[in-house]
Amino acid sequence: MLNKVTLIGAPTDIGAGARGASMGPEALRVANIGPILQGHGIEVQDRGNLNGPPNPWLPPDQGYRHLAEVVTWNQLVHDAVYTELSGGRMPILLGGDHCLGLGSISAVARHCRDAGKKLRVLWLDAHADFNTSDLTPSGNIHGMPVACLCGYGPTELTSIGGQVPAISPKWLRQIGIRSVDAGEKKFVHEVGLEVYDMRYIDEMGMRHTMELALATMDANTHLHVSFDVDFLDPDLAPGVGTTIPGGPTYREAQLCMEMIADTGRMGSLDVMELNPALDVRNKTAEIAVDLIESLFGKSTLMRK
Ligand code: HAR
Ligand code: MN
Ligand code: MN
Ligand code: MN
Repeated sequence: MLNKVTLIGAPTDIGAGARGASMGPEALRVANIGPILQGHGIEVQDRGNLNGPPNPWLPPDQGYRHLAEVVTWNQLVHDAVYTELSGGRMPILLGGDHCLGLGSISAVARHCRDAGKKLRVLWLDAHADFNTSDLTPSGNIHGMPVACLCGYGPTELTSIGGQVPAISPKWLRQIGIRSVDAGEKKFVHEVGLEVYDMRYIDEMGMRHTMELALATMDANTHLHVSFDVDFLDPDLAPGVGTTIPGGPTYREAQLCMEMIADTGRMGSLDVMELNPALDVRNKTAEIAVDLIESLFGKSTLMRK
């Protein structure tokens, strides 16, 4: 795993249905994300925040809210993430709402094409984020990034990384899913996404889930982790715009992160949807940082 990390703040809620994720990057900094990672021997550079268009807070237009602004933000994210990967560093995107996973992962896919690497994407989320303008109940583009990455969406979004589709659905594993809209669900099945929903985790356990989700990686694999903080149970992590009950517990989430760390293959990370306006004394940010530490190999005494 790369030991040079760059933090990239993307302070926007342009794709969300509630305001406040724009304050996510600063809340993660206040929770000491930089110094804590440094404490694990990682060289951390914080390149500050991207500066994109403000949120006009308008209703959806032809199935999309704020499409033009979402495109601009994603282009900024793409360029920043691609620059860090090209320089041999691991980008950590501090969101911001999850529509920006599109720019981030489009850049990672481009980097993998340059470097001849195999890509795997872990999508940790309560939601499948696989809506299109026809399927969406809300028009909020944070419900659409996975579909856009797979080539289903407006060209301005699907083509941000220079190739459509940016990724094959076969490269993706979704974990923790428990809220999928009716039309979205049909589409997830049609495309054949590999989904480990909460029912699966309940029945099989997080260990078996992660063994399967992390299988088929090799020494040439770049692993991207897109961590939507609403993946976590809302008791643990109330500071998100779209809480869904019945998520992973603290220990389940820790095990998930620890098993990702054990692969040694994580090359990029998104931390998305944290909404400080809905949080309680920054506790969701602190839990997110605690889990990120585990992604970088913090472990208990049992394993070195
Ligand atoms: N599925 C719903 C919609 O598309 C809610 C999506 C909420 N998405 C996020 N990101 N919070 O996962 O409107
Ligand atoms: Mn690389
Ligand atoms: Mn999401
Ligand atoms: Mn979500």
